[in-house]
Amino acid sequence: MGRLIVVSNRVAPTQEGRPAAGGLAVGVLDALKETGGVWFGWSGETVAEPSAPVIEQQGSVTYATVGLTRRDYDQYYKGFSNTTLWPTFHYRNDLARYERQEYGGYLRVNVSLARQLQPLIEPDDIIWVHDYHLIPFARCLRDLGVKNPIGFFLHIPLPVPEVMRSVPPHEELMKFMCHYDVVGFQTGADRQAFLDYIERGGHGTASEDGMVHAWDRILKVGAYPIGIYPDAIAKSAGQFADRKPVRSLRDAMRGRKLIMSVDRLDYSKGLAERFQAFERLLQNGPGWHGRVSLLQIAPPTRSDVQTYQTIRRNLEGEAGRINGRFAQLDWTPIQYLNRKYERNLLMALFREAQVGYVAPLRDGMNLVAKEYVASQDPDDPGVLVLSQFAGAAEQLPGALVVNPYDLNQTAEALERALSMPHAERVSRYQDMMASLRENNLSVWRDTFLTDLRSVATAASVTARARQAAPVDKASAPAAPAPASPPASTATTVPRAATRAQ
Ligand code: ADQ
Repeated sequence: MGRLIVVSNRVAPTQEGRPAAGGLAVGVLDALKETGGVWFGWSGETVAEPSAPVIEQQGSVTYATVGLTRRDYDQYYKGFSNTTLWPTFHYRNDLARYERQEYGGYLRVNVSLARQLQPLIEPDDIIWVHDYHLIPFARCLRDLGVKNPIGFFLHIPLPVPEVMRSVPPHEELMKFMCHYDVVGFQTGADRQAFLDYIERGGHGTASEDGMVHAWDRILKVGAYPIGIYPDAIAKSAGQFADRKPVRSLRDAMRGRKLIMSVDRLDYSKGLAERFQAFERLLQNGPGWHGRVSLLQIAPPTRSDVQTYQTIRRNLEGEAGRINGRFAQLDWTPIQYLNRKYERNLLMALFREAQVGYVAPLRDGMNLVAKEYVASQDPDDPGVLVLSQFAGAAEQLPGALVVNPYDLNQTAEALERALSMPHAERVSRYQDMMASLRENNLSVWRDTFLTDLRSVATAASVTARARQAAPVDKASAPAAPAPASPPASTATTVPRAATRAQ
C-alpha cells in the first residue's frame, strides 16, 4: 500500500509538547502519527522567494514544508482564505470582503504549492487535502498530470447555497471541489448544503450512495465527523491532575463551581454572547454570586487581521464590564486568559470544571466539546452545555444543547448543569463516551481513506475498461473518470490566476 500524503495550509509545530491551538492540527497529527506518511504545507514562515520543500523526518511522519512570500501571505492566507471564505462559511457575510486580486493570489498559491508537492509524489501514494485554503488543489495537481487518488476534507461548515453564492467565484470553487475523488464534510447538514448547491442549481445529480455527477465529473460526497481518542485523553487528564497549574486552579476554586470554555479567539466562537449568558445567570440567580466562576481560555489567532483585533478589544471590554458589575473582594466572576496551554495540561484543567461551556455561533465540529467530555472523571463527571450550531451537537447526545443567541435559555442550561444530580450526570457522560469511542479519530481517517481508495479503484477500472473497449458516444456515461479532467477546462487555474494579478 502506498503512503498517505496529507496536505494542509499549515503544518503543525513538530516539537512534542508544544501547544498546537487549532483543531485541524490536532486531528491531522494524531491521525498521521498512527499510519505514518508525509505532511506537506506551509511552514508558517514568510520568505523572499518560493523554494523547494524543507524535509524533516520525525518518527513515522515526514514533514515537507514551504515558505510563503509576503504577497502570497497577504492575498491567499490573510485575504481570500480568512477574509472571504472563513467569515462566509461561518455565515458572517457581514464580515466578509471580496477582492479579485486576493482570489488571484489564492489560485496562484494553490498552483505553486501543487508544483512544489508534485516531485514528492510516488505512484502508489494517496493524497488527502484539508480545508478551505486548498479547494482548487486537486485541479492544480491534475493539471500537472498527477493521477493519484485525491480526497478533500472541509473542517469548517459549508454554508447553504444562498450564502455560498455571496462569494463571487462560488461556481468556480464548487467546480474545483468536484475535481476531488472524495469530498468529505463534518456533518450531514454540510453535505446536504453541497448537494443542494449542485442539484438545485442544475449543475448535476446525486445518487443514494453519495455519488455525485456534476460538471462532467464523478465523485463521492459524504459526512465524516472528525473524532478524538477519548481513552487517551481520559488517561492524560488523570495523569496530569497533580501538575501545579491544575492544583492551583483546584485550590482557587475550593467551595466554588467552575464553568470552563476553551477556544481560539474567533468571532465564530460566540465569546461575547457566552459572557452575556453567564452574566444572565448571575443576574437571574443571586444565589450563584461568589459560588461559580467562568474560566475562558482563548489564545489569539490571526492577530494581524483587523476583525480579530476588534473582537479581542470587545471581549476584554465585556469581561471587565461583567466583573465590574458583580465581583466581590474575594471573587472574580470571569477569568479570561489569552494564552495557549500544553494539551495534556488543558485536558487536566477540563477535568476540574463542573461545566464545559461550548457555545460557538457556528462551528464545523468543535473538538473542545469532545475533549471536555473525554477528560471527565467517570465517577463524578461534569456536564457539557453545547451550541446547536456546533457540528458536535449531532454527535453528543448527552449534552444540554442551547441556542447561543438565546441568552435566557443558555443561562437556564448553565443553571441546570450546575445543579444536575449525580446519576443524570453519569448517565449523560456514559452516552457521550460511547459515541466518542464509536466515532473516534481512527474511524474518521479510516472511513474517509477507505472511501477514497475504493472510489479511485472503481474509477481506474472504469477508465481501463473504456480504453480496452471504446463504446459509441451515444451509450457512454455522461461523465469521464475522476482522474482525468476534461481537456476543455484544463487551463482554468493558471488563466484565472493570471487574469486576477
Ligand atoms: P478550530 O476552529 O481550531 O478547528 P476546535 O475544533 O475547537 O476548533 O479545535 C481547537 C483545538 O485546539 C482543540 O483541540 C483544543 O484543545 C485546542 N486548543 C484550543 N485552545 C487552546 C489553548 N488555549 N491551548 C492549547 N490548545 C488549545 C477547526 C474547525 C472546527 C473543527 C476542527 C477539526 O473550526 O470546527 O472541529 O477544525 O476539524
